[in-house]
This record gives sequence, structure tokens and C-alpha cells, in this order.
Amino acid sequence: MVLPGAGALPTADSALRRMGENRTFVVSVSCGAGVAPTRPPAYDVRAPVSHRDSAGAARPRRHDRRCRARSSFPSVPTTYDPHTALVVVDVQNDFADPEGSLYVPEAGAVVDAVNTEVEAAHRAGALVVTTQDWHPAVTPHFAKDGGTWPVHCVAGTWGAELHPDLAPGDRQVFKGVGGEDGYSGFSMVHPVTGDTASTGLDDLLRQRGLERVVVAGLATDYCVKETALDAVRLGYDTTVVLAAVRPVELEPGDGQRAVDVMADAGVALG
Ligand code: VGL
Ligand code: ZN
Repeated sequence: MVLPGAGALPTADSALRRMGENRTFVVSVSCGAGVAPTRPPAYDVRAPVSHRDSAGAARPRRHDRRCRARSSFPSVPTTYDPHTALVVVDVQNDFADPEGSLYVPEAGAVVDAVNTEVEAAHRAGALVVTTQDWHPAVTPHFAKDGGTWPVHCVAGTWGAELHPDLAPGDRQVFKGVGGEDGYSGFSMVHPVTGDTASTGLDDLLRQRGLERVVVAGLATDYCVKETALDAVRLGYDTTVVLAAVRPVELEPGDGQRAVDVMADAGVALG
């Protein structure tokens, strides 16, 4: 799989080999110079950030005002600055192309809306990170292996590639590489063993001193939601761009319920 202006991405084999060594996997995208995988030093299992002080009292949160916001409130325009990361979640062929195995309705509108955000983010000096579901061929994530989903985004396949119309980001994060569900761009939980692993995204943002996360992409009720909830837990000022997300809706209403859960957790709706 090749990105415009970048070298070959990892094959299924190399991703699986890496998974055995270290599941943390972030790749930088550099035009013309190829893709240099960088691996943070250790297998990083990060405990959820506590919002309570040592006496157990709830700490005031930056987002208290937003916690009361509901999705029916008007959304606010999203702004970017050099302390912000735009996290573009899973705009991959299997979700975003009508021929994809887990096509999300209206995903074409998401590609256009995400590209508008990528342009605004880059203009303002924000970092753009794309995430990719990057599953092994056999994983309890898939219905055929005891899970929920049709086979999708298998490492190294067409379905796992970023949609060709998506504007390129600066860094890529792969998730689910060890057979985990990998719904969040920050962390992965194995559906059977319960093992938790970091994707490396939190380290990447912290190393750059970033404080704000803007989330867009697919799908609202799974990976967008879990990415935004993790971002809040990890202490980032977090916004989801409603115009640039769509739900998969296994059950009707899942999309709206996800938006409500995110708003209640302190996610701002852009
Ligand atoms: C996703 C279902 C299964 C997502 C990933 O990207 O939202 N949904 N795997
Ligand atoms: Zn998946």
C-alpha cells in the first residue's frame, strides 16, 4: 500500500511481527522521504486519568460547562492552533468506500468535511494525525471469529488503506494490530484477554506539548466516540466536528446516543 508522496506502508506480515515485539506503532508521513516507523520505548499501558483528588472528591474539570451541553445545542466553529491535534479517525476504504465491507452511510460527505478540517488545521500549524484500524486476518473482533463485525481493515489490504481522496496527515497511528478491538485512537483493549495497550498517540501528542484534540472521521458511535472519550480522560480539551463524522448504527439511534454520551463526558461539539 502506498500513500501519495510517501513510501510503502507496513505489510500485514511486518505489522504482525511488530505486534509481537511491541504493539505501540506510530508512523510519520514525510513527503518524498518515505515513511519512518518510530516506536516509543516500551509497551505502554496507561491507566485512565482520574478526575478525583486524593480524598476522592471530584476535581473541577476544564469541561464542566460543556458537560451540560447536549447535542441539540448549536455547534461552534472549530478553530486550530499549534497546540492542537486534529485526529482523523479511520477514513479507510472499508468504511468510506461504498464497496467497503463496513461502509458507513454518507461517508463521502465525511471525506469532504474532513479535508476542510485538515486544510484549516495545517493552515493554523496544528498537527494532523490519521488513525487506521489495522486488524489481523483472524481476530475476535470479527463475527467469523466470535465477535461482532464483518471482516474489515485487514492489515495491508485495500480495505485498510486510507481513502484515496483523503488529504494526507502528518502522522499515522495503527490500532487493533494485536487482535484488539482497537476502537480508540489512543488505546486498545483485547476483547478476550482484556489486555490494554497504548497506540502511542498520547505519547506523540505529549511529546509535542499539545493540549487540544479535535476529532473527525468514522464512525461516530464506535471509534470517534472512544477516541474522544479517551482524549477527555487523558486531559485533552476535546472537540468532535459533527459535520465530519457519521455513525455505523448497528441499532437505530446509536449515532445520537454516542453524541449525547460524548457531550456528557465533556466533549465540545464543533
Ligand atoms: C469501527 C467498527 C469496527 C470504527 C472499527 O472505526 O468506528 N467500527 N471497527
Ligand atoms: Zn475494526
